Amino acid sequence: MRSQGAPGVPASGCGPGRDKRPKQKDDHHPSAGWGAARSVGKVLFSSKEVLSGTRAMVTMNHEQSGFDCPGCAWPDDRNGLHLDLCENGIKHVTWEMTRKRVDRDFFDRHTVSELAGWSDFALEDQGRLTEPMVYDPITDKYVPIEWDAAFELVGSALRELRNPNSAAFYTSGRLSNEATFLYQLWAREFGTNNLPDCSNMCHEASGRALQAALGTGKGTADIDDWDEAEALFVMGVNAASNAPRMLTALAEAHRRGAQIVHVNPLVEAASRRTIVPHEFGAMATFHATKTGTFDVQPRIGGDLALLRGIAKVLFELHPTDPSVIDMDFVAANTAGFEEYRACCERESWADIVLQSGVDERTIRKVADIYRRSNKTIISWCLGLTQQEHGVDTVREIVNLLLLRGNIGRPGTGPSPVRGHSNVQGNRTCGIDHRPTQQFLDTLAEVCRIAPPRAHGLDTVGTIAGMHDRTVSVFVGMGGNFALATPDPAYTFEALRRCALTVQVSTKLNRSHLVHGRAALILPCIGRTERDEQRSGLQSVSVEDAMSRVHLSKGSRKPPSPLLKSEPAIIAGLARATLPNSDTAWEEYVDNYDRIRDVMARVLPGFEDFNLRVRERNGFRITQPARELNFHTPSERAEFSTAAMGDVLPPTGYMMLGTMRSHDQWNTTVYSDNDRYRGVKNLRTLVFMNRRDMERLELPEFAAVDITSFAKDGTTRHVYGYTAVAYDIPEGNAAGYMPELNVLCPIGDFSEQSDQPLMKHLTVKIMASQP
Ligand SMILES: Nc1nc2c(c(=O)[nH]1)N[C@H]1C(S)=C(S)[C@@H](COP(=O)(O)OP(=O)(O)OC[C@H]3O[C@@H](n4cnc5c(=O)[nH]c(N)nc54)[C@H](O)[C@@H]3O)O[C@H]1N2
Ligand SMILES: Nc1nc2c(c(=O)[nH]1)N[C@H]1C(S)=C(S)[C@@H](COP(=O)(O)OP(=O)(O)OC[C@H]3O[C@@H](n4cnc5c(=O)[nH]c(N)nc54)[C@H](O)[C@@H]3O)O[C@H]1N2
Ligand SMILES: [Mo]
Repeated sequence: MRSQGAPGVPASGCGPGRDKRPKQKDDHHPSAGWGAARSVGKVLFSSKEVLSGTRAMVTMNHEQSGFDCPGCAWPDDRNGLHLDLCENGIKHVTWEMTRKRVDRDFFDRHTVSELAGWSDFALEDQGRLTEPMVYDPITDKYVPIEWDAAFELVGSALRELRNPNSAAFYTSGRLSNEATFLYQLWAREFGTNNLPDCSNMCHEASGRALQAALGTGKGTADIDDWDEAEALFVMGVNAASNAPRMLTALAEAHRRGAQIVHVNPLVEAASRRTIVPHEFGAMATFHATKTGTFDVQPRIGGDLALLRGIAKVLFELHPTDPSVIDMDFVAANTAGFEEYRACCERESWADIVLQSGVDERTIRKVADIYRRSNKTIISWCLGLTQQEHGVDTVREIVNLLLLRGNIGRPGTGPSPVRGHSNVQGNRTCGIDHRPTQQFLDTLAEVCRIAPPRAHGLDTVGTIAGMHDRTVSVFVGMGGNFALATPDPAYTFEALRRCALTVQVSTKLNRSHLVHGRAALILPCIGRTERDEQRSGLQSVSVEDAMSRVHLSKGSRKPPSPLLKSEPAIIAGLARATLPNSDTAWEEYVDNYDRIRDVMARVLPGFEDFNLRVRERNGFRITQPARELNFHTPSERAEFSTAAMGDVLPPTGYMMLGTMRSHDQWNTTVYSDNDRYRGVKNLRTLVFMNRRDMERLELPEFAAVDITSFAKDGTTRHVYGYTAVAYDIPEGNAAGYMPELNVLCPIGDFSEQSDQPLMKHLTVKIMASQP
């Protein structure tokens, strides 16, 4: 059954779902500052962590001595001012530090079938996992298991597989660089490139586009460039909630007179103003700084057409004003300029306006801002990537930047806003289902293994593989695969068809309850906690969204003596899988410096890793594209000429995007509120334009049912949602993940990136039928 809830019944969300009346008010409070401080206070209080929470806030993101905030991948403050805290980072850290525990008594009291009826909030709210557990089908309960027995269970299941490609190894973007390296080594020494990861659902499109255009999978702008840019474009990101420390950069940019253009179908809080959290004077006087100068509201999926329109204006102006295009840069560094010019000139304004959903005058205004700026950064997140044309759209960003030489100069560059705190580091350190032959060659030589050469499965491919039983062992290194992926009806069935599912986790979640015939929960220590190994206290490293690598060291006592670190768990699993392996698994875990020594030899840019990572603030991985050295087939930055494509919903349908609320971290939901959007006590909502609501005769807070229409003609439903009027273009709607994943069809992924179309669902919304 592809539906959630039942007709006539209000839907229940993943949050606490306390019986309070939903409210929406126009929220005029600036983001961050005191609102955030109050909200943090509540979180600290409710997790009874006021004292240690406050202490943690002060050690977070300290260079050298602190731990890296697991909240997001925005770079740390580097100016010696260690109070660049954000509300959501603190919530995230406190979530890990809870005093509540899920122990063997807990599992003894509840069957898995019973727990499956609990809300996702209730599951995680039980606290930290304390020891390894194995599923017992006779009692339908998880029961304790010794670590060695758990390792052997996984090892023997893997050894029994006739084909190593019948196993898949998922990574959630928290995993440290060191653990990541060991993890991919285990998978590849075992014999598969089946390394799906969460970035298959977030920035796969960005990586592919940047690689094709510039020969680097990452953004080239650094945080110092953010401090110098004259214009900043912020596209498809809810920064105030999901990358809150960006607000500080935006406020500073506004003060120095930079233009800040927000491109988003929804006008989000970050486009307004903020109280900069570490400016105590400003906090005391409630003084807010602006964080935006111009808002553009394209239709969902309309960004490619908008960007093309801006380029078209530049080409129109160029004959009379040669300064709008940097021909010297273009001639020296790029390929495909004439084709791109022809492509932009061919495009009609009518199509551009129709496909972008933005009128010509506004596009000309944005083009004017762009052409007046001598240094421009364009940043983006999921609003652009979780789309059919995600790769083309990111390439269009690069096209536009190239026209004015906005790459490789201070204050310029593409700047994707990455998600999980180390999702970028995961890819750098080898989590890639399509590794390059060059990487595999080096890995083979340095680690003396024979890695498989064929491409492996990504997230969607892994789900399909489990469903058709070609994949039968699933290992989840962090994350919440069952809930984060599209189409739970299909994905749950896929996971249940596995012979074995293994979840390395910190807290109880849905993925423990949707499991294979055999199932393990392997609990690990978190970022904030002491990682003691034979040679002493260990640090791990992470890479932020701007390619800076630095150390992270936890200081808290782990919540249970029976927990292991992620590197130790991986090494234990690897040794059990590969008893005759020549890899020094045990020695690696004794001292993580040894892992870093090998990484230094395998990974380009990691030379002298152990030395450089201990420097103040770590180091930035060298990036040839930043030096205008493009590792593309033409050895130049390459323009692209993608067709704009049709992003409009068919007549009579609407386009719906799924997104996060302010009070959630992916599948972890802290409360049912979404402060900056003014919503309280409600997650099962759909934001709609008021005129659409009138057309459908829906009063404010009307109960609605939503049906999504997949490419293959199948439908999926949610019932009993609540329509909430919002400033969003007509014909567009938005609501929260992971609840709305029910509507995401497993077969609907981008042909360009294989990313599920989580922000581009064709739907019908109608009044609930009783
Ligand atoms: N507090 C907190 N921080 C987080 C996370 C979290 O859950 N909570 N998650 C982390 C992760 S893994 C990631 S990947 C990032 C995600 O960060 P975001 O990308 O901000 O995540 P979403 O909430 O999905 O919001 C997407 C934004 O895109 C807009 N959008 C939707 N469709 C379109 C479109 O067609 N065009 C444009 N221009 N915009 C569009 C939406 O209105 C919304 O503002 O945040 C990371 N940081
Ligand atoms: N519809 C829709 N779906 C989406 C998205 C969307 O925008 N719309 N966004 C997608 C995106 S961008 C992403 S990144 C994915 C997120 O996908 P995931 O990364 O798989 O999910 P999370 O919710 O971040 O994972 C939370 C779990 O991680 C575990 N955990 C926390 N800290 C640690 C740790 O230190 N170590 C280990 N081993 N485990 C830990 C806890 O057990 C917790 O329950 O969701 C995707 N799903
Ligand atoms: Mo993400």
